[in-house]
Amino acid sequence: MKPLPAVETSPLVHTNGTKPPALALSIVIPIHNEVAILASVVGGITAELAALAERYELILYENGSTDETLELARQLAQRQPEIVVKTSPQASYGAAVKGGILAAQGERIVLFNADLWDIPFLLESSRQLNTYDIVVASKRHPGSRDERPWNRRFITWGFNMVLRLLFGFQGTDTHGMKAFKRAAIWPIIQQCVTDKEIFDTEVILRAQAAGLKIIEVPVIVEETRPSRYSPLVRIPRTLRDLNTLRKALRQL
Ligand SMILES: Nc1nc2c(ncn2[C@@H]2O[C@H](COP(=O)(O)OP(=O)(O)OP(=O)(O)O)[C@@H](O)[C@H]2O)c(=O)[nH]1
Ligand SMILES: [Mg+2]
Repeated sequence: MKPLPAVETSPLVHTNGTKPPALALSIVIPIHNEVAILASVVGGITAELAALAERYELILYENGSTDETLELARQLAQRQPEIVVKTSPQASYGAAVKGGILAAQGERIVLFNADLWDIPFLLESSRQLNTYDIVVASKRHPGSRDERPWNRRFITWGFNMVLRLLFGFQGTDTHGMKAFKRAAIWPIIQQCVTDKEIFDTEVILRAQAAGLKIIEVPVIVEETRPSRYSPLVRIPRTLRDLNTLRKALRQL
């Protein structure tokens, strides 16, 4: 009997040139000088996710810390295989979020802060990502409860008014917890260039301009530690960041 001809196979190529997602879920947390709370945050998240049926990874992206955050993150990763530690030399929130998202293997990517994470949001966003590309936990959603001090709430309100008036923002909040469909967000993330907390805003404004489907969901925000910056530092910094954002988005 003649042998069957060899069947030629070609590798599965994704339209954006990347490998298909290897996991259902990636959680990304940028971390900087978080030695005081990192172990309990990681312990809390992994304990709650132990009940979840799907495989996940928890990416801790550190840069520029002057305390033992990186060493602690590496110790935690040795104990738990789900934890992935990434690092780069310069302190930059934007670089950490960008690097974390681009390193993520999950089909769904959830972005938390060390001092702001919430498993009900993770579960709700998983459902919403069947329909939407991005889920934002908005502090200004009518169903939200923002229990931070009044000056933080006022800055959030003012910041979002500026975004609406000057940048055509159609939502109510760009900071805080978010979830993304990896295939939809990767091309956007690659275009983002800002390096401070304004990075989150750049992502949302670029996603809005690209026509991605975004939904906002309510959230309860309680301050788990006193703010690291006073309004006297935060307000001028936010104004500088808005100017950086204006330049970055000029071509939109
Ligand atoms: N990798 C990295 N992470 C950062 C950097 N700055 C802040 N982060 C992390 O980003 C998240 C939010 O930072 P916060 O310092 O809480 O910023 P914030 O919420 O605007 O300010 P607070 O009112 O002080 O809480 C935390 O997980 C931080 O560890 C940075 O330069 N690099
Ligand atoms: Mg914070």
